[in-house]
Formats: sequence, structure tokens, C-alpha cells
Amino acid sequence: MSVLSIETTPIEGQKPGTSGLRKTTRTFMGKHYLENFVASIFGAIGGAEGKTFVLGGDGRYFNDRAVQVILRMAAAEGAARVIVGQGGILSTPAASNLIRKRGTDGGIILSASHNPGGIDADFGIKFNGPNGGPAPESLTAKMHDLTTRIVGYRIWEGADVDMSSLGETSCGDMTVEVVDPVADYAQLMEGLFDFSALKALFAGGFTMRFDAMHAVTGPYATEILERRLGAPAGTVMNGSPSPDFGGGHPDPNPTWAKELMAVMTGPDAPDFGAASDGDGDRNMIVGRGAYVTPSDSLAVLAANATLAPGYAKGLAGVARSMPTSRAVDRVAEALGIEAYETPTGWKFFGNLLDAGKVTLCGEESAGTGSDHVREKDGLWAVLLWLNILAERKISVAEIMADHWKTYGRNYYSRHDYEAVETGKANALMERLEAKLADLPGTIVQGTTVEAADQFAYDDPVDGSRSEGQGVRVIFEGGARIVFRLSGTGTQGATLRVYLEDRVEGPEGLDRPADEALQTIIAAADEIAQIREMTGRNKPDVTT
Ligand code: VG1
Ligand code: CO
Repeated sequence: MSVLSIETTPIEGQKPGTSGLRKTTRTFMGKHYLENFVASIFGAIGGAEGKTFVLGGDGRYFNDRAVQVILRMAAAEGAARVIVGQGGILSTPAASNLIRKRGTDGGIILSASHNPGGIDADFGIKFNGPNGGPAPESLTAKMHDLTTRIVGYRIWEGADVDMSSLGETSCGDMTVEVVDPVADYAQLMEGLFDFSALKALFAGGFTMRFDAMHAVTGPYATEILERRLGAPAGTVMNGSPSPDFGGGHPDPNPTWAKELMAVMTGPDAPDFGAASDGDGDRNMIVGRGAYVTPSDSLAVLAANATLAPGYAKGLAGVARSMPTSRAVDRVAEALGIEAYETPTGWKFFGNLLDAGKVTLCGEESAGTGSDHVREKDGLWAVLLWLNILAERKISVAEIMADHWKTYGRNYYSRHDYEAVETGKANALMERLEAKLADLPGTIVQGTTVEAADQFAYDDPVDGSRSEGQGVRVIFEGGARIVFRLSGTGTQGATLRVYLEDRVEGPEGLDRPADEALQTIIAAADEIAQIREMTGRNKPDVTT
């Protein structure tokens, strides 16, 4: 057995997007496809020699094979050790935690997150650095550059590594350490939240459902909610992970988490409902008959965080991605702390968290997190909500009503037009960009446009600049529309239209969102001519 040198040639389109490289599973299974990208990761970070990495994925189809390939390539490149979750499984936040806790040189996470899994669905891979966070743009640009010039890679020739039992084994000269994927993560959560208050909450009859959507959080939620906190068996639904997520779409929103929504709006609705995505970094929060938008959830968590022991000392600052509603900005203002606005994608929060400028951050796409790891964290958000509910002893609906009364309400919705022909989507954005300068001062659907621009971000920590991060149209009175193209899709282009309107209160705080946003929705179509340019009459998914 020995190291093999394999000749290869570049494969087109190996460019990481918002969150790593995401393609169809069959693309990843193609000759040299995974190998070329893994070799380019190792190349971009200056080699793997003597290094220690974390490795794991969300268990989707091809996860098991990809883990074996990556282990053999790491061994051939001289890596010292790879810490891998049992069965090749690690949720994204658990991987981030292990990278940090064990002081490693980074980690490789296998997931296409909320995209469906299976041989005819999607797969993905990304590299997280020693801080536990997704590689910054400068590093993903290097990876992409290397994929365009690759001529060969090295791989250890040997048998599969046994992933089923805990402990140390080897692959060539490299040590492979198989760890329990849940243990370290559960311990981290115990340090942040008041587990005895949460136990008392469940013991007192508080009811909840957690929909793991047949994805990676099943074992994590079962261990923490049912075993450690004493929630009754059955609290976790769809808790057994499967390679195709039970044939579903593991995206925690009211459209895809239909089963949970039906329970939460039904006659025997529990007090609290939550769901997580394929790799466990997203969350959906819903009270009895009360869905909480992710943007509002971030604002509520920021306003109440000090109720949890891990955040009792207060927040250094908060950050949200640009399209996320500005609800959290109001909370930051009231707390007298800074609110940062970053481009879409968790990698942009890394520097702010590392520099201690922010404690909480979030995205409208159901992602919330804190400085405890460098990824968004689904179960963490659920536990923080539970800790707040245990302390305040009122319902989710009451918390929301109280929040809006105090801070005003930012009505919010996102409309996605999926698998649009790439040419058409690009034309729509180009047309929009060309007319940005003329928009301010014009009246659209009865409201005056105050400002319009293409969002660019200057990182306050390392000074790097990221351009072309989405078009913003801001109206007088606080309404806003954002247009951008997704960087995680695998078919054509996905146009995302983010709609927001601001109501100060005390009147008009409890209208249905689609009704409250009617004018803004019409304004979005008038400005971007969505129907005409895409040929679509309505969005595919509304969240
Ligand atoms: C989407 C979301 C973004 C999120 C990203 C990765 O990106 O909008 O907020 O960070 O997915 O999330 P895009 O480019 O498709 O809009 V995950 O849970 O898929 O890693
Ligand atoms: Co995810």
C-alpha cells in the first residue's frame, strides 16, 4: 500500500458560493470532481503536512464515500490527525465547536445544508478555518483558482477506515480519531443555558415538538431535549437521519416544515415548536399558532439574551446580514450597542466575532448564532428561546406582542423564484443596476424612494471589500426591498426578493404579513419587472 499520484485536469465550475461548493450529487460523484476540490483546499491553505483537521457531514447520500476519499487524500498529503464524527456524521455547529475546542488547523464539512439529499439531489463541501468559521472570500478565491489549474493529486491507496467504533485508528501514517458527534456539543450547550430551569420547565408540563426533518439534528435534539432535559419521548419528531432526509426538503420554514406547522396550528398544539435543517445550523421557531420570522427571532434573542447564563454579562454588539430585517437594529439602539450589516453568508460574521465586536448574529434565512462557535446554530437558538420562555413564563405569542409594542414591528417576507433561466435572472439584475441612480426621488406605488444602491461591505476588522452583494431600494417611512441572486442553488438561478415594511405602533402591529406588505410587493414587481423578466407569475417559495 502506498501513496498514488493521480493525473487530472481542471473541471469547470468549481467555484464556492455563499456556503462552500454546492452541486448535484452526481456532479460530485463524477471522475476527479471531489478529489480536485479537496486537493485545491489543501493547496489553498498551504498544504496538509503535519496538520490536524475535523471531518464530518450531515449524513446525506455520498457522505460516507466522500469521507473515505478525504481521509485518504489527507493521509497522502501528510496530515497528522483527522478527528471525524462517528459514521462520518457531524452537524455544522458541532464541527465548528470541535475545530475550536481541539485547536485544530480547520475542518472539512460535507453538506448541501437545506437542499434535498439523494443521488438525484444535492451535495456540498466546505472548509472552515482554525477559528471554526467558513473560509473567507480571499481563501475560497484561492481554492477556485487552484481548481482551474490542477494537474494532479495524491491519494493513499488502502482499505476503508472503520467509522463505526469510537477511538483511534489509522489511515496510512495518519491517525484517525472517531468521536461521538453529540457529546462535546451537548456539553457546550450545558455551559451556556440554565439546564435546571429547562428541566423544571418540562417537568412543569411545558410541551414542545422539535422537527429534525430526518436530518442531522435528530441525535443531537434527542440527547439534549429528551435525555438531558427530560422532555417526553416523541418531543423530537422525524429524529432518525436518512441519506435522502425521508425524501423531504430539510429546510425549516413554514413551506417545507408543513408537518410541524400542522401540529402547531392544530387543536392540540404544544406550547412551542422548532425545526432545523439538513446540517443543523438553521432553525425555525413557532409558538402555538404563532410563527416567528427569523429576523424577529434574532431581535427577540438580542433583547432577552441576558436571561441565559451564557449571555448574562450582556452583548458586545450584534450583526445581521444585509437582507435581514432591521428589527434587531432597534434592539441594539435601545441597548446602546453596535449593529453591523454584513453581506449574506456566515463567513462575513467571523471577523466580527473573533474581534469581540459582536456576540449575537443572524440571517433572515433561519440562521442565528453567537460567539460560542463560528457557524449559525439551530439547536442553540432553540435552547436560548427555551431559556427565555422558562424565565419569562409567558407564551411565544405574548413575547412577540410585547416585543412589537416596545420596539415597533418590521413586517417581513422573502419571495424566491427558483430555477429561473440564468440569462433571464442576470438580465433582470443588470437592468435593475442600470436604473439604480434614477430611482431616488421617484414615487412607486404611492411611496417615495429615498435611496437605492448595490450593497458593498468593508470589513471593519481586516479592511477587505466585498462588492455586488445585492440591490437595496429604501423608501421613505422605513420600507425596503432587496434583490439578489442566490449563491447556493444548483439549477439555473434563484432570485430572492426581500420585502420589509416598518410600523411604529401602537396601531397595526398584528396584521398578517402578506397583507401588510401588499404595496411593497407590488412596488418590487414594478421596479424589477419580475413577472415580465422571469416569465413567472408568482414566487415558488414564500417565507
Ligand atoms: C442561503 C441564505 C444565506 C445562508 C446560505 C447558507 O444563501 O440566503 O443566508 O447563509 O444559504 O445557509 P443564498 O446565497 O442561496 O441566498 V446553509 O444553512 O444552506 O449553509
Ligand atoms: Co444549513
